[in-house]
Amino acid sequence: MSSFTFIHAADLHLDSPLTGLESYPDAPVEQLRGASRRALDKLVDLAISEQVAFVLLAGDVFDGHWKDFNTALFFAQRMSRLRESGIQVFTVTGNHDAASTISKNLSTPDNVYIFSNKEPESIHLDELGVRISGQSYARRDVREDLATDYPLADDDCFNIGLLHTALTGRKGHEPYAPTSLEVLSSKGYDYWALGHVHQREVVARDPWIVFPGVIQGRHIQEQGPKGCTVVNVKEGQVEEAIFRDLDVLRWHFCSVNLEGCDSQEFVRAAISTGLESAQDAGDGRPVAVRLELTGQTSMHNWLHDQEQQVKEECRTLAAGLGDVWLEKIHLATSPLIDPTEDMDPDSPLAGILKSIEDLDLSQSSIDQVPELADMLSKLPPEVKGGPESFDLGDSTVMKDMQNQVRELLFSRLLHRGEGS
Ligand SMILES: [Mn+2]
Repeated sequence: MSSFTFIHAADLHLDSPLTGLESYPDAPVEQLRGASRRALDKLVDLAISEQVAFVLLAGDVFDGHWKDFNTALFFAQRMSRLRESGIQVFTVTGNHDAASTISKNLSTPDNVYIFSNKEPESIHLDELGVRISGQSYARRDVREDLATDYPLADDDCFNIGLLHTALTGRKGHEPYAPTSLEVLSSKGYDYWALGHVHQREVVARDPWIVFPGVIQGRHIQEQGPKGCTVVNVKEGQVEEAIFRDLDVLRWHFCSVNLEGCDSQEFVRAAISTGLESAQDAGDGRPVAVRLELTGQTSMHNWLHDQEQQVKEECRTLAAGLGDVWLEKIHLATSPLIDPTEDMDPDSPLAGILKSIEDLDLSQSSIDQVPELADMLSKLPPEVKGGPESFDLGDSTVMKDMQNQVRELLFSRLLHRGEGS
């Protein structure tokens, strides 16, 4: 049995835009526009420097039908670089680059093999003793379990299965080509190279079942380091599957607790510390930060009443650090003293607040507003999942919205911060 190294990547979504920083006056436009391409460049560089035997791309190389041939041309050129180094590429298409979605023909160098979308195929790499089995998507919404028809392992080989799938379902991802660990395990393969789920996940180690995640985060819901998996095989066994980052711009969620901060200076200092740690998380890259301010603080009213000024100051603090951009600032603090404590329960304001508190935000009451369900059903899965979920069945999301309404009303009705 031979020893070799390969790279497993997926969901390149080449040339798909990065979203969330467009409205920024000094947004790093060039960095945003070219990020997915530069991440692919890093993947190619890594494959060459590590002298890998082959590269696996488990679907959604493209984000959809490309506007012109530039995207395809870029991909073909980078694959040629791998060809010059004798590196083969095996790929299946996913829902975003299914045959029905990409109408133009993709011509690639002869080191790139795209698996059939009609049935599972197997390719033998005789010199390595490797067999790779895969099937592409013929259309976007593949609802059947493609893995079922994959062939059983060839006992004389190191067996790899290449598949774009949501497995048993993952939040924020359409349940395409659903399958189970039982089905995958039953094939007797050594490594399942999956794609579709944008968050990296080592699902199992016996056999290895891996989602490498996207190679470049495209919005705050794809935060943290992004990249590929480098798999070392020693004498026919997976020795290790190592994450290697490839992203050129990083998204970071930064929560700052303002508890105990009782002056503007302390608030600024706490935010500065948070932003510095966000910058560190970028590890030398530009960082797009979602800043959340939490905690019970005497500065709660000031923060809410002076929201615009506070946000401008946060942006200024971020700009002062260099390549740090605030994607969004979320005020989620609470006051030290409950303003309703001394309130006359018969006053109009108390009445309004009570009706906000009494709002029935359960799933069943939401279901009674059919327009809402209709609107929500049209949202893309990327919006429905992740940290800024629009999942109205999620009680924490609803509670947060309720608090925002309450704070907004307080601020407006009590004219807090007036005259400043
Ligand atoms: Mn996909």
